[in-house]
Amino acid sequence: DDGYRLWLKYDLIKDAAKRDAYARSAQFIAVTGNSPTLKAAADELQVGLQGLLGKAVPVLTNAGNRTGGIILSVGNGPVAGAQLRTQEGYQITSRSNNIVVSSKSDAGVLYGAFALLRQLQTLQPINALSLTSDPKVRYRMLNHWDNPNGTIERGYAGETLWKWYELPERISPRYRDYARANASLGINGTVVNNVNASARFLTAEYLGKVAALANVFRPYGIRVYVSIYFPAPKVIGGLKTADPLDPEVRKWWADKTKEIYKLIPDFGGFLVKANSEGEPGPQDYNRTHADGANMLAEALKPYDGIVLWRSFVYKADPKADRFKAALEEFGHLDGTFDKKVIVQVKNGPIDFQPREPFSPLFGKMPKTPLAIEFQLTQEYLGFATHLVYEAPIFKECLDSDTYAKGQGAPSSGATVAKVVDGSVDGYPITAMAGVANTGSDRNWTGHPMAQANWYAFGRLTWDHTLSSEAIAREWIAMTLTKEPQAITRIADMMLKSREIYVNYNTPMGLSRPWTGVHFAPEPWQNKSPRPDWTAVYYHRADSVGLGFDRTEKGSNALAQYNPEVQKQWNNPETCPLPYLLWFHHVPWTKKLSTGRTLWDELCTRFYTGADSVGWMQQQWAQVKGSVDPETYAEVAGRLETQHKEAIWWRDAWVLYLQEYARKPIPAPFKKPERTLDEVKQLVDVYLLR
Ligand code: BDP
Repeated sequence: DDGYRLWLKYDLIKDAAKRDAYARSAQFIAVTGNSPTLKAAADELQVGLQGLLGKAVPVLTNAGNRTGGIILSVGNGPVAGAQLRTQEGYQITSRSNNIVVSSKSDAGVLYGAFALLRQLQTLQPINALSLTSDPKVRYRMLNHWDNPNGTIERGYAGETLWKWYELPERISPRYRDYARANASLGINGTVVNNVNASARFLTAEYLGKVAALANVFRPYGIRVYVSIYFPAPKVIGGLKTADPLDPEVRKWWADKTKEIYKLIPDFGGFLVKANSEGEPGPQDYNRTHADGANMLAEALKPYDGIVLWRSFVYKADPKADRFKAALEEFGHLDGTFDKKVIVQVKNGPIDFQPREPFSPLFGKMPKTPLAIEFQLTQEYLGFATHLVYEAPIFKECLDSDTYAKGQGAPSSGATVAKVVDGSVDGYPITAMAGVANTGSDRNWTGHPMAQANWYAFGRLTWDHTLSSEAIAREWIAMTLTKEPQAITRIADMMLKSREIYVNYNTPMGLSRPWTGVHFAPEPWQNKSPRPDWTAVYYHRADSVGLGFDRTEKGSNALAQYNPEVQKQWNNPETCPLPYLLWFHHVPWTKKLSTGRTLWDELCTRFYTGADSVGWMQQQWAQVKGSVDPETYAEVAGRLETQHKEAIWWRDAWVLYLQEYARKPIPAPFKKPERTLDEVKQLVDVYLLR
């Protein structure tokens, strides 16, 4: 198995009795209507059932009096007890000896078809179905950081999926499979190009290519979006300025948008990175982010499109705490954005670190719809060699209480998820975005287990209340094995993998121990064009202790949170250990709640983290007979690399920090076999310095 089929494998169900039982309920597929989306739903069911049941299932245009089949139906009336809330929601009900998949829209029927297949793929009963499911968020999107030259910024699974030089004439069959995979999760939007955008994507030439992709995605309910280069009116439009308040600039965007909608009538809109990390933006003309976003919203006014404006900004101010930058720049703009604008916020205040507290914007911008942006590609999670199941990262953030609605016991209920899905502030438009981890590798994601991160993100965009464990078990059953013991073992390993990674990489609230490549550990790194691009800026190790003081005595970033949140993190005695060094500079000798000193606790985590990768290897070895041999070997090989690198990262950190802490490695751990200089040399080899 080369992994190409992802979780849509549809291999024959081994249990013949189960197969027969399913087959009795799936003797035909009836679909009235012939829209491309309904056809896609019927095709998927037909292919899926053929594979799972080992027999051909006919597609009929009308069930007539027949029973024992699957009926796909689009309509307004409720078919089950509960009413659907959204256009895209679906119901699956057993009625008069048929299974009826219904929705108010064709796309909803497609989602229902995938959900029904999932029932079979995970061996659930299908004889008394009564499922009602609505997406909790309206725009469920992947963001591709793909460049016109084929490379992917922070991509570790090959080149871009989009063959820009072949489009629009040649349509790779892979585009459709990409759309199927996304639709199976409920993802309904894709931004095709990098946020560090090339203006080229707005030329007629490239829009034609994007339109060709849109044509393939459309039947699967997926709309395309483009990241824009803010000065495009100058670069490709020949104007003298890109000032968002300049009438000519506004006209240029309006005309460009019109041109786009002619080619792509269901175009989704624009994603914008502006005045961030060197990208130009409205501030170049003394205008605000809102001025820029609202100009684009005006251009989109005649159409059903939106602006996703990113809040990932931080100025090169040596005295500033980068943690605070986004709220400082966006907080006062709350209420000034056009109603077509969503501000897209990274989950944490810094930058997709293995663990971050939630971004303080959530809970502080009641008048601005906020999208949450997660990163699926493992830029800070060991690229495509380390096994890190990300659902716990997403869930930890989504389930955090922002206390936007004041006090509550034990929680206010205003979680990040409920801010994002609009239930806290009644946002009219809601969105979740994931920076894609896909590429041209045959198995899409490089690491076979990284497919689970795409899967988990997609499932959570539809329903953020699903648990990490439920999603893992579902994915394993569809992708790796149906053997219950093996499922439990693999799920256990996946669920622990993030904490294991954090332990050997950045325990207890450390962050960003690297330079531009974001892979090799370099906590000693202190040279860069900007202080906040060094490692020492983040960990602040000195002879007294370790960590970034963000209390009143320090940068006071904590003041950006609501008082109840501050209370949890303000006091170093009670701040949960996973967040400790995010907010406090803690003495090496300080006794922690674990009974160990800071130094001993750090060592314990670095060592057990690295050792635990050995445990993952053992877990994986135990499922050898239960998974496909090719996949087994792929994962086993990568785990071996991960183990080696985890020890390397542990050594880098403890040897470096030891220079400040001046304490021995506590028993029972053995001191690293290499010196700090040797580790540094190894990093130079990796980074080709
Ligand atoms: C950082 C990446 C950089 C991205 C940036 C962003 O290192 O490549 O351009 O995020 O999100 O994490 O804009």
